[in-house]
Amino acid sequence: MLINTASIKRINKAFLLTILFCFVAFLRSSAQKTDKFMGEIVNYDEESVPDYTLPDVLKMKNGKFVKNVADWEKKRRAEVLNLFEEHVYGRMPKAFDSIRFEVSKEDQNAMGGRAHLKEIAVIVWNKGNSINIPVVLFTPKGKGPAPLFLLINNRSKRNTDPTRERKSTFWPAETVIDSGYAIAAFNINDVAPDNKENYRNGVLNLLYPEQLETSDGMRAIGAWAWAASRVMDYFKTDKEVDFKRVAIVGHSRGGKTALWAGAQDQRFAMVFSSCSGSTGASLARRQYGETISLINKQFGYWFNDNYKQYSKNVNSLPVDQHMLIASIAPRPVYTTNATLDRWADPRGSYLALLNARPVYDLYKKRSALVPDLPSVNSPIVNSIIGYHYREGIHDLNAYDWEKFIRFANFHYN
Ligand code: GTR
Repeated sequence: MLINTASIKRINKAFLLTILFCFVAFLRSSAQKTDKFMGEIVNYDEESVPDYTLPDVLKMKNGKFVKNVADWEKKRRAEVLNLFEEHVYGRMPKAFDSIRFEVSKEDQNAMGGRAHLKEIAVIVWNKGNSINIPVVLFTPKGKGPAPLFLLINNRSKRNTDPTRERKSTFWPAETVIDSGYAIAAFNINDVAPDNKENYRNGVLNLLYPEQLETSDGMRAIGAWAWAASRVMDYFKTDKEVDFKRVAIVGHSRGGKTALWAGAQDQRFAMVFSSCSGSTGASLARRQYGETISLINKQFGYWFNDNYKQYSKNVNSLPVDQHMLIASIAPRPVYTTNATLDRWADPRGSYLALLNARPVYDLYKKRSALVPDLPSVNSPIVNSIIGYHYREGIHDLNAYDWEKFIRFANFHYN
């Protein structure tokens, strides 16, 4: 092919026009006030957020109001968790027959001698069946029991490669180790495969088949949160882990799971939920971005059957997501959003934090939250409730982890 100056000019022009077209398309889509998805209108317009009243987190079933920590801890907290079990995530099984931990691989000199690697099989038995939850764990060397970040990994196992041949900002193990923390992960697909055809082929069919028979039984997110607690059972036995300082971390569907696991299992010292959106950190009643209806259509197998009745009836849901965050109190919680992730409703997620404050206030744990969605890249770190709204896409990245580490440093030091 002969390439002359005229053809180069033509190619350049075509290239520039394509770039311009993409840029205009991008600007249009990020400014668009509505979209269509699965036959429904998706709202991206603040003006179209309906008026709503959130259920009062402090109002007990008997109509009385929580006045102090004792009321909250002895009565209302359990009521709130029970409502989430019944209407959203399903019942959390407490019992199993036995649990065993096997170290399948070990390297005392991982990361060039900076870390101790253990690959652990967490094996849980119930009614004659068992399930194996593989865990990758790095602890920093020579530091004594280390505080830990446990990631609920909803992406490929390449992200949590124990050999460290493949590295990823989704689970930046070296950075975490060099900051004096241990880091661990398990994969959700080992617990309940993340798709509607197969999600039962794991914990649910094997250990808790009866859950599948009831409309309030747990489904995939419940199973993943249950697994996080079993991994926590292992940490209690590991002398290199500071068991009182284990943080649970998750992104998106993993972020929803982190909130549910952290709300229920008070052994988690801290909760990090990245871009968790609908049925995670965002208020359902705002109906901005992904709604209960859309999440049920696309990912109904994450939630119990009762949740389906709120698809067209969000205001009758007896909870909203601020109550889930409040159930983590008085422990520190941190959530994130990204500018290019309107689907997850950044403002709705921030408002959930603001509305969780009454419970933190009972404990006299004041937060440094500002009155409305903070500006972009202005993290609120030195606070019992932390948050950032960063530039970029729906992801868990180096920026997020850097803030998570700062937040943990603030609370632990
Ligand atoms: C989206 C889903 C979100 C979020 C996300 C993810 O498609 O609509 O609720 O969970 O997936 O997990 O990446």
